[in-house]
Amino acid sequence: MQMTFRWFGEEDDKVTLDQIRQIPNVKGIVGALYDVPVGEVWPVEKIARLKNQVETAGMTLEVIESVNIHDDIKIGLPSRDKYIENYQQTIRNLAGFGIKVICYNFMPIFDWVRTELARELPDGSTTMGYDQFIVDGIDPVNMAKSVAGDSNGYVMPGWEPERMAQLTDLFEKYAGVDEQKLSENLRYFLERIIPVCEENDVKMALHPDDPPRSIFGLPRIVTNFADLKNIIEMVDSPYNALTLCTGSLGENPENDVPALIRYFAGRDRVPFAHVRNIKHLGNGNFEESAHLSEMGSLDLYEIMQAFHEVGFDGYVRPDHGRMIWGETGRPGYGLYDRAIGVAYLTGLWEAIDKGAKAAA
Ligand code: DNO
Repeated sequence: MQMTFRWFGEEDDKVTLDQIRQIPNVKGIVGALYDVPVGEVWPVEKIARLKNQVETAGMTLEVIESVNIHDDIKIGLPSRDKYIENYQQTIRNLAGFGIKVICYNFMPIFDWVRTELARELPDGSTTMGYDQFIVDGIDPVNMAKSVAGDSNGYVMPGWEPERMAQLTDLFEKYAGVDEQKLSENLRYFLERIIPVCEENDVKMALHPDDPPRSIFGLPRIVTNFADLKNIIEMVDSPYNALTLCTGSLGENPENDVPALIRYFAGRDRVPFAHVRNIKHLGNGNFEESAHLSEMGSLDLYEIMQAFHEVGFDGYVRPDHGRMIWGETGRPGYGLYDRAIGVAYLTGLWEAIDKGAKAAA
């Protein structure tokens, strides 16, 4: 297991590389370029700059989260071929700088969705929450406004204002895209991308839908065991892989997260994992709890045990911390609670590893 930490770049993150460097066990940064419009080729000069910043701070840059997929690819428009060519070139450019994993998602229009970005918990910390009732009753345009108004001035990935300005138009374009069509469009994309990944030794790691169910009538195809199995079988290559996000998958109480880990990581299809806890609140509602098992609904010990059992040696990062100790910043991505998450996951791993070696 190689511990990493997500960083949004010098211009766009209050957390600094020097701070991240001091979290025990963090060796690598999970980064991205945020100023390249979706669909365009990532320029080598910008990748070089990011890589250099991270290495100067004493860490590695081997995971990119995310190179986003242009909606024309997901919709299946004729213009997709141009965007796929650009994506292939971005893969080559990233490979030139030693990138090993690209995390991406295939959710129509929106990236992850929450209805509250700063819900107060009994201990005075704040966290993100999801209320299905609100999503069912709100128009997506208003949802976009409320996310923008609630994010402390940061642009949430996937909720970029220029895309949100075209929401109505985008919804119209997706009108004919059901789950089968979206799935065919993913296959079309993967068939063209994976050979380039194989040549360049870069793994594509598809992130599950968050939440793992249809919202605003849009199709979702990365939600459970059957979906994940279907995806890895679309193109049977270790380069067609998954980001196993325990929180996103765990938001559906029917998903057995440790079993998913054993199956997919056990088949070498999980180069990257997001490990976090969530608390089920009934009726599809949930909130993001601290990483500690007893604070949420997922058993993080069992999760780490499953990774250990299959000999997992991929990249891991903690995910979505709460805001604690008066910290303000990008929702879900403060320093303190994620650093506590790293310490906890590292402690679990050390105990499991030493226990297993002693028993052998
Ligand atoms: C949320 C993240 C997602 C993730 C994308 C992957 O905090 O886990 O935004 O990066 O879905 O493309």
